[in-house]
Amino acid sequence: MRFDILTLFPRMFSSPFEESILGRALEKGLVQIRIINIRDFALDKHQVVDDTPYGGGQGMVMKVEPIGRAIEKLKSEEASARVIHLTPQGKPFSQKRARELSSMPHLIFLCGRYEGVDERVRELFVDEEISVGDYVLTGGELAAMVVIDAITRLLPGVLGSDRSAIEDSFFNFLLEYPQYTRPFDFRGSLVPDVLLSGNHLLISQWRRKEALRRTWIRRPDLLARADLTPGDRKLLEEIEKEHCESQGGGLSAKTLNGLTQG
Ligand code: 4GX
Repeated sequence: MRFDILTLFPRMFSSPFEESILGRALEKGLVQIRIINIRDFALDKHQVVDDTPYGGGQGMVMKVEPIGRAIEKLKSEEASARVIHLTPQGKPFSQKRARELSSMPHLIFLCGRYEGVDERVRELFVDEEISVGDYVLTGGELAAMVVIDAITRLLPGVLGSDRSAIEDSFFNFLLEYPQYTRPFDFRGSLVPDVLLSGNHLLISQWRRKEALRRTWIRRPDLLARADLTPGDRKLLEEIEKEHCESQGGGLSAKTLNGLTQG
């Protein structure tokens, strides 16, 4: 899979792509990444890439010509390449979109700076706009890295064996259960006994229940989309009862909300 990144700050990408899993995916040739400096496509001798906004107002806007020329050059090599613009105005990124994009051979990421890019870039050159969350970054570079990281770990061979396939089914809109490793006793805080029991059935039931508990408490919006078995629903009833008891018996707003979400 090929990733091309259009940016004014190429050096931002060096260490994240050299380290760990991404670095190994590159070494193994499972992904190819090219960093392209938009400034190299500016037409004038001072290589200007931004200008003041028509209509007035604060800050600068990225010009259409350098970005357009850069994208046209890349698309002339591979017409099927898909252009993704990272912007808070885009569709929220998700595991589902990561999975879909992981089957595309060639993605081009446009990283904006300043107050944004000339609207004609979107109109003429962008296939898709993605947001990594409802907060404001200083530019699209870190957002592009988030998207590339999430896609790369899903590619065959990147995580070794078939962990990505397993993880995919595991994601299923549930948060992860709590994990522990040695020591057993850290400053009086202990590892739950069941994890030392050696009883694999009990352990997997405990993990399922704690995953459900976490999701119910922290992300009830996910729970509504999860594939729940009748056994899961029973565990959720236990969780709600336990939560109720720990709250002194009264039905909290949280419990009522959980009950109505069925
Ligand atoms: N998810 N940013 C883009 C420049 C900009 C400003 C206004 C369009 C309109 C972001 C995010 C993000 C910061 C990238 C502003 N572009 N990108 N940049 N959240 O915050 O993707």
